[in-house]
Order: sequence, then structure tokens, then C-alpha cells
Amino acid sequence: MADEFVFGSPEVVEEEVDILLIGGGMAACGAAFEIMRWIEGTGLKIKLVDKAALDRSGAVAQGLSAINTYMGENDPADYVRYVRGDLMGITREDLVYDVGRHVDDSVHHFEEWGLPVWKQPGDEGKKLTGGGKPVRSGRWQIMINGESYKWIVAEAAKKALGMENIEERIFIVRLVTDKNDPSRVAGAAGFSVREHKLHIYKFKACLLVAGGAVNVFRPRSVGEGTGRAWYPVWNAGSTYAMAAECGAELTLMENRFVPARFKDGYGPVGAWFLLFKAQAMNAYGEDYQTKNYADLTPNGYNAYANGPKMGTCLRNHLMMKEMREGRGPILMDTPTAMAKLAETMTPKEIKHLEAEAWEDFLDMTIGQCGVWAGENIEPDKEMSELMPTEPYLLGSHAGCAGIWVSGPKDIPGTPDHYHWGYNRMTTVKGLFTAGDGVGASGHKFSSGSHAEGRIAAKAMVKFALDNKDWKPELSRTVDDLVEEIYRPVKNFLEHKDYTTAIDVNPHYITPKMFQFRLQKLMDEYVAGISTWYQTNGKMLEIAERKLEMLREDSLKMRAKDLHELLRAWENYHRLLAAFAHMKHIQFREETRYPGYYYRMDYQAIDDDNWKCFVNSIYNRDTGEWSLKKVQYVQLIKPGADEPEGIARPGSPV
Ligand code: SFD
Ligand code: AMP
Repeated sequence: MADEFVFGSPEVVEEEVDILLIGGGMAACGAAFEIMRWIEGTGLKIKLVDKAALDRSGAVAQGLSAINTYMGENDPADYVRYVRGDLMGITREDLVYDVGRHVDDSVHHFEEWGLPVWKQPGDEGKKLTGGGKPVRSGRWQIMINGESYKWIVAEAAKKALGMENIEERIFIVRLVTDKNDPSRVAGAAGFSVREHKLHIYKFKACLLVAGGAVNVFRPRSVGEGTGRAWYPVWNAGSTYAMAAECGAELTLMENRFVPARFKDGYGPVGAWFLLFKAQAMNAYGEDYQTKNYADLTPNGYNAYANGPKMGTCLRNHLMMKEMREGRGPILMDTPTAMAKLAETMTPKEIKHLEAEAWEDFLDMTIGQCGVWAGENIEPDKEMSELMPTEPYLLGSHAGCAGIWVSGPKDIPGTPDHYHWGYNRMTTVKGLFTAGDGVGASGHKFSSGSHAEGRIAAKAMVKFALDNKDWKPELSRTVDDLVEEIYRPVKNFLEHKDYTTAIDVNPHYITPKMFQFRLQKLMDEYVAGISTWYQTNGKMLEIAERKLEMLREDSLKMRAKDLHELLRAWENYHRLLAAFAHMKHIQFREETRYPGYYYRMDYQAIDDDNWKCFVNSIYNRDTGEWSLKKVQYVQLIKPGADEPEGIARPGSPV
């Protein structure tokens, strides 16, 4: 209970470093590994803080079965074409290209560090760097035995940085700007989730890589499964919220990812579609993607599809039509796929295939195996239901919400507004990001996020060296930060005796109830599952009013122990991420991502007016958001088989 707080204020630990890495996921591990190469002999001090333990923190905690971004024989320019096609034409092609040209080196390191990468027959003993051909599930994806993926990547990061420079279980709550220059970040404050300690860091530069935002929307999971989600529940929008509060410009926060997943266990579908070549169908055995293709035409969505080649949101769109019109459930035909593959196999190989079908989930989404086992589903005998999930905000998977960053300057044709400083630096001086943090540049996945962390690390070292004599001074006092961060504790201690039921009190709101309120309103008004991802201007007005009230009530959150203090601040971060998402959807008067969300008052794609980025800035003092259009510039020429929408010029802004 609250015993740890009744003894008074937290111990305050202040520390100054040159570079702080916030987060311990794929991007942070990439940065930790890379940074040590560039600081040699410079005397720069680096520190990494993660809210959890590096070995199992972030999205890769449970492991993965595939590395979704590996170029191999492919040209990074084609990777850019693939990404912009999937994300409906609006992408920062400089950033995507940059990931594409560097990502393979990260994958080669993973293998070197011990990650088993599947190889084609005959190449089993060969490493990728020795010419070993990977088993590709798709053009960009390769298969791995990845249960221990995060352990392996974390071990390399720890070795590089040294455990003395890593602090685990520190939840960073906010960034602090510089006292003399409000456009510059100078520090960060957070608390230990194990001890009654507040940590304040001062630095020249920091990498904010705390992942995407999960549980902003009411999830499909209920009851004892509540909170089960596809993306990691511990990534609570901290990246977007802290960046926004520090004044960083966000981009494409209207975008979201709604993955089609195996129902209830949230098992990913990629391996089934791409490796096992399974077919998804409606309840009546019809191939809905072919059957509904013409349905893309009325609102111009077809401009972004070329036959079966279409983006993830459009595939969703065609699937959702079946469900909305009563021809669900959608089924993944696992038995036929396995039988087809087994046709040319020996009994031993068939056993192996069955093992692989299970291992795909055992390695990355173990809960899906629980569903199969619990519901007596044998994938070679029975089909499984697919379901579009609740929305997630992220920048590294098949989505592109995030922060607007400066890109590399060596890519021909890059306009000035794409680079103003150091690679992956945000519009706040000294604040860098990568992975889920970088907006307008999706499809990096685990490997690309690692590579991007490395890109950012190198640029940060340059920034720190260029600012070697600069001394950070915080714009806020320690007392002020203690007061703010421990407010939920104070709320609890001051009012806990007012009632006899600890969770029922007119003076405070529990973080859990706060989260329910947020999820309900986002679900019902901002295109969640209960409206089949539909909203309109009027609904968004109501959402805005309710979000404002929730922001007022955020000051009333209570924390009865350190765990609740963590939950309180996670939910505050979710609130700001949700706010950004709502404001961006409100601003973009078109339906750019059908199948992810629909503006029912503007159902068409409107390239003449909206083939552009939407960027926003949040004013922490006034609570106001300002939004604007930012020009999209095409850097990579359209390919012959790209849908016609791609070739259309960006709209004037
Ligand atoms: O199957 C704070 N991903 C997949 N990538 C692939 O390459 N292959 C796949 O197979 C992929 N699939 C998949 C994936 C993810 C998940 C959950 C599943 C399946 C079930 C995506 C990648 O995992 C993802 O792109 C990267 O991990 C993104 O990297 P990054 O670094 O941006 O985020 P992170 O790894 O989640 O790390 C976040 C870190 O931040 C910490 N943190 N620390 C301090 N203070 C705070 N306030 C903090 N808030 C968060 C976290 O602890 C963590 O360390 S499939 O679906 O396609
Ligand atoms: P998922 O398991 O759904 O996260 O997908 C893993 C990878 O496969 C990602 O790169 C997806 O874009 C891709 N993918 C998944 N389903 C399909 C599909 N039906 N067609 C093409 N690519 C897909």
C-alpha cells in the first residue's frame, strides 16, 4: 500500500551526462551499440534508462518469428516504393531510404550475436554475410527462430554500454527545456518503479525512443483478458507525449495501425499469408479481396491499389466490408495451406511443418497458442478466425504516426524542409528519436528500428561534440518537478481517509478508471472498434470536449503505491497521444487510410488537397494544438507497377 510514501519526499538523484538514451527497445539497443564506436576518445558520458529490464522490454519482449525488413538482393529505392505504397503515398522518402541502406548491417550483427536466421536448403551452415540465402516469407521479410531475439540484441547493447551506464526500471515522465533557450532540451525527470527515488538527468542531447502507444483505445479483450493487445501494453505513448510537451513538431498523428490478427490471441498473420500461403475468406468461403475489389473505386481508393498489390489499410477495408455486411467471421484457411505444403513432404517434414505453425506464435505471441490449446484448435484441421484489432499509434510497423525529424542531407532532391540539422533530430534542439518515434516513415519493424537508433546515435555524438562547451540548465526547479510528479501520491495521502472504500473517493480518480474513460471516449468518438472505425467532425467535437475534461481530471489521479504512480503517468502520456491523434483526424478532411479509419463526412481520398503531411505543435502552457499542412516531395521515381495515385503530385500547402 502507501507505506513507501508516508515517510515523506522521495530521495532526489541528480546526474549530468552528455547523452541520455530513454528507452531500452530495439532503437535504444541499436543506439547503445553504435554510440560506443563514435565516442571513443571523446570523453562523452552516455546513459541509458528504461522503464523495464532491457532483456525483455518493448515490443520484442516475447520474441519475433520474422525480421520484416531485410534488403538482401533488393534495392533500397524499391523499399521506398513499397513503403509509400503501403502508407497511401505520403512518406518521408529520405528517411525510409536511409533505413533501407543501413538495415542489413543490423541484421548481420543479430546473426553474429547468435540469432538463428532460417536458411534455404543447402545453405544451413552459412551466415548471411557468407552468402547464406535466408528463407524469405515475403520480398522484405526473413524467417528467424526468434524467441530470444530481444535477449540477444539487449546483450550486445549492454556489453557495448556497460551495465554501469544503464539504469533499468526508471520511468521517465517528462523532458525539461533549457532555462536560457526554450527551443532546446536540457534534461529529463522520472522515477524508479522499485525505490522511492526521483531521477533528474541533465544532458546535451537525448534519444527519446519509448515506443508507440497501446491501450489508448478500448481493446477487444475483456474480463480476465482485458489489456491483452497485439502491440506491447507497456508502451504508453510516452514518446509522443513527452516530445509534444517539450514543443516538438509531430507528423501524421492521424495515422494509426489496425492490424488484422488471429482473433482473441492477437497472433500476427504475416507468416500465414506469406510463408504458408494461406487464404483468408468470409464465412461462405468467398475470397473477399477479389470479390470486393470494385468497392475501392467510388471513393478513389483504387488509385492506391494495383490488382492484389495494395496497402495494409486497403486489405483491411475489403475485409471489414464483409464483417459490416454480415458475412463474417473472416477465416484463415490454415488446413488447406498446410495440406498443400504437405503434398510434397515426407511424414517427418510434415511433423516439422506442424511444429513451425505453432512455433510462429510460441516465438512471439504465446497467448495465441493458449487460445489454440484452450479451444482445441489444431491448425492443420480447423480454420481460425481473423479480426481487425483496436487501433495502435506507432511509427515503425504498418503505420507512420510520430515526430517530425531532420533527415540525411546526401539524398538528391531532398527539400530544405526535410533537413534542418542533425539526422533524426526533432524540431527541438538536442532531442532525437528513432523507431516508433519517427513519423512518416513506417515499415522499419524491429531491424529498421535498430538501424535507425544507430543512425541517430551517430548524429547525436556529432551534436554533443559540436556543443562540447555548452552547459545544460533546467527551466524547472527540482521542487517543482517533485511536486508535479508526485501529485498523484499527494492526492491519495490527503484524501484517502475521506471514504472507507479506497477506490471510491470524490477527490481522486484511480489510474485504472481514468484509462477506462479515455478508452471509452476514443473508442466511441474517434473511430474505434465500436463504430467500425468511423467518425465525423461532430463526433470529434464531442471527443475534444471530453478529452479536455479528462485533461483537467488528470490532475486528480491518485497513486497509492509506486505501481499506481507508473500507471498514472502512463495514462497521462496516453491522454496526450490520444489528443494528438484526435486533433490530426479532425484536421485532415479526407479518408486517407480507409480500413484504418473513416471520416464519414469526407469519405474520399482527396489528393488535390491532402496529399501532404499534417504536422502539429502542442503548447503545454495553454493546452492548444496548432496544425498545418506540410509539403510532400517525391524523391524516388514511380515504378512501372506502382498504383497511379503514387505518381500524382503532392498537393499545394
Ligand atoms: O509479426 C520507456 N514487430 C515486428 N518486427 C519485425 O521485424 N518482425 C515481426 O514479425 C514484427 N511483428 C511484431 C512486432 C511487434 C510485436 C509486439 C508483435 C509482432 C507481437 C515490430 C517491432 O517489434 C517494432 O517495430 C520495434 O520493436 C520498435 O522499436 P522501438 O525501439 O521503437 O520500440 P520498442 O522496441 O517497443 O522499445 C520501447 C522501449 O521504451 C521503453 N519505455 N522507458 C523509459 N521511460 C518511459 N516513459 C518509457 N516508455 C517506454 C520500453 O520499456 C522499451 O524498452 S509482426 O506483427 O509483424
Ligand atoms: P503481420 O504479421 O501482419 O504483422 O505482417 C508481417 C509482414 O508481412 C509485414 O511486412 C506485412 O506488411 C506483411 N503482410 C502481412 N499480410 C500480408 C498480405 N496479406 N499481403 C502482403 N503482405 C502482408
